[in-house]
Amino acid sequence: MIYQIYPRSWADGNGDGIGDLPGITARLPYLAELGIDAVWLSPFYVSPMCDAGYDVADYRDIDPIFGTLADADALIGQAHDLGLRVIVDLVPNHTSSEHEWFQAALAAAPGSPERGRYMFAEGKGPDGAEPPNNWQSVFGGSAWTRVQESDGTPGQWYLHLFDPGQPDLNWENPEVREMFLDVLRFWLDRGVDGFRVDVAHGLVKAEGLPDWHERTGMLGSHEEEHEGDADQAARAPMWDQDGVHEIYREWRKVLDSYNPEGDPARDRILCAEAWVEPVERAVAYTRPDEMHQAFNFGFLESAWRAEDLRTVITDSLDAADMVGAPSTWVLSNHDVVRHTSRLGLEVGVQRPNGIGIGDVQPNAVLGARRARAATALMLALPGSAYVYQGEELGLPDHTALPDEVRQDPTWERSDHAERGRDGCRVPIPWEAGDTAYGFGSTWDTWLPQPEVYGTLAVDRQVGVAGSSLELYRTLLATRRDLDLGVGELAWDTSFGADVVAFSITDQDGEGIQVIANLGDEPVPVPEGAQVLVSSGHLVGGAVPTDTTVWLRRT
Ligand code: TEU
Ligand code: CA
Repeated sequence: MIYQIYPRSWADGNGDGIGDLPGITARLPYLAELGIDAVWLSPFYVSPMCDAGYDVADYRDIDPIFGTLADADALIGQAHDLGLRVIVDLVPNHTSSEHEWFQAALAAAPGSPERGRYMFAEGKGPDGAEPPNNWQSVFGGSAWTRVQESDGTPGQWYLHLFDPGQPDLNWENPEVREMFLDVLRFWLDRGVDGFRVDVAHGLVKAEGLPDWHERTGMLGSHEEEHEGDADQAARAPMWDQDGVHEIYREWRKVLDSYNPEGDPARDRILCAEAWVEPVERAVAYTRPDEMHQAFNFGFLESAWRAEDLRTVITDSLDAADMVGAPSTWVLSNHDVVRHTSRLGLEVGVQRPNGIGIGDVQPNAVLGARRARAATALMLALPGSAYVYQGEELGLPDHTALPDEVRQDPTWERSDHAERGRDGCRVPIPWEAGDTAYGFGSTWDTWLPQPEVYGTLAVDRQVGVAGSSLELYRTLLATRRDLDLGVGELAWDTSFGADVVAFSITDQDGEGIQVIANLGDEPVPVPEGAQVLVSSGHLVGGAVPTDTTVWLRRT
């Protein structure tokens, strides 16, 4: 069970309206009580924050907004004292344009070793005035920006799959590889237990940087038919190139060297953020000598339909089995509309990249209900589960943020076509009656909180039967007690097509039965079954629509 903290928005220790490391450290006991194993922190490194810290200017220091290295040490120490592991975010695909390497590259000439650390290229057309190829940035617009040479003339172009403030590194360059091995050791020496690897499928680009005529979404492939070798033909030249795996094999050796005895309690882990399809290619990142886990975004992307959920669960477990890795499950993170809001939208429509004023608003009641059912389904599944800060409170996205306060570069770069990800990044409510609902000592938070966050604050939910927080606590405690994470799943089709039903069994044959009812008719709880947890009220001894129960057979 890994809990994602987005440092800007978890707890503000010094009252400047932005979350920070001392704020996190002070609140860690909350997580120990929640019943998770590890914390993953989104980036806290020195950064000009043009992508909320995913633009790193110094991988070995903390941004003053968040604190100091001493604060990081204190956080790691306190987490360990509480029995929590700490996973930090590593951003190897690109640096910030403020990184000293990129500044040196700008000052140096074309063809210099300084430029050789990034993806510089000559432009096309007369005077090189057109970008080297047609790639689009994930955030919108061209993936190339032209620089001015030191004599003031328009010069080469550099690649940035994301914001222009995030130049892509050249992973063919041994210096780049060396630098990241050092960064791994730097944080391992400080005691971190692992790394979440940002855009893990983007580091290596196809030879010759060929044009690509599909959208540069995060998924490396897409659903249209292609001629010839479908797998090869459909793979975008900027994502999921075979060469990335060699990099992670090197990294794995470094991590393993910190645990020479192979003591499971001291394992340091790597988790890939790789938006890769099909799932077979995603699990390739978790072969025995590579990473330990990879996010499984298929589950997050699944429509709220029984059939779709069964398929994605089966495929995920099968694929993970192929490489002997645990499957992973995630419903929310800092890049997507929170599932409480997402599941309140029409079933089967494409997930919007942010929701704002004037957009179709989610059905809040339906979304909350389905989100609880989805979580209860997820937390029964074998493998490793990720929870995003605030989802345990049932927080929705801020779906009415004024556009002027948006910070995600997506909003501007997409010419206001996509609102972007700010709505899921709003500061967390702790105490309903305090300033910023307990987030910090000012209401002037970096993103404003919606009023509904007051009613969902931690202190409004602790000890309240049926609250979202208590539901999560019960699910997590039961998951731990019954070792569901290492259980065996067997489908039960006896409840019909609209019900996701299965048993999870441990080695001794003990376990639970799970019923997630996505159909219109209530499903009677089988005779002799004891209800361990339910995501909502049972009605006349039956599981109503959009409700998940965990049962024990007596
Ligand atoms: O995410 C990869 C990524 O770009 C997608 O999640 C994308 O943001 C989403 O599909 C929006 O359309 C990682 C980080 O999680 C994200 O926050 C960073 O912006 C990105 O890399 C660049 O470092
Ligand atoms: Ca602060």
